[in-house]
Amino acid sequence: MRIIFLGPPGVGKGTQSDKLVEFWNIPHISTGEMLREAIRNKTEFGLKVAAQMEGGRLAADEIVVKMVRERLAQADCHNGYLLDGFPRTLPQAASLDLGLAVDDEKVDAVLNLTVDEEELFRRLLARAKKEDRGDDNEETIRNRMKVYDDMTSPLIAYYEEQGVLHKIDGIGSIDEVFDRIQTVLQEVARNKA
Ligand code: B4P
Repeated sequence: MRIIFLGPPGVGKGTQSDKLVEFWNIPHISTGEMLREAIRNKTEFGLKVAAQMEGGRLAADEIVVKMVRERLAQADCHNGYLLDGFPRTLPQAASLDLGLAVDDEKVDAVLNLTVDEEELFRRLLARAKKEDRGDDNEETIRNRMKVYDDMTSPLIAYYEEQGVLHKIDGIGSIDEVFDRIQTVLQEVARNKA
């Protein structure tokens, strides 16, 4: 299964991804996590993306696309993967489709997780207290929401047109949300078989 997780910052993509990859036995590819690791390691690459992501902005498309392309070429991705937070722009989505088309492949499901803005703020501010994430303060969160609306939300129509988009209500307990996602993915898997 090739699955994409779409949704605004803090909607719970990372949380649900951890459970999904265990069930479906596929690698979890979180571009946010990969970028944060590079920043933590203070590599040349990390310093470059840290500057780009300042204030809640996105890392540059060409950098993220190259990083994901290299990761997807690894052997553990041959039978599928869960892309968490990628693509985040139309050019990123187009480049992913191009890469897949070379091998006559397609994305199986795009999960569009949704919760209202008030709940997103509540979750991200709560996460800020638990984890040391520099992008979880109120001003940066506001910017990240705007970046999502401007740059990422057009992907909803893009994948709707491809017939692979599934809207999932992200309100409820982590297990309730997981069950909703699983209902959708089991159906996708049945149709694929
Ligand atoms: P990401 O790492 O993708 O993170 P996120 O969108 O902020 O969070 P996520 O939706 O995964 O929420 P989580 O499960 O943690 O991106 C970070 C940054 O990296 C971006 O802003 C961007 O700068 C850069 N970046 C990443 N990908 C990029 C790309 N493709 N191109 C360019 N730049 C890119 O959940 C949030 C909180 O809610 C947690 O504390 C969790 O415990 C809680 N929670 C989860 N589910 C809940 C539930 N059901 N009920 C209550 N709380 C819940």
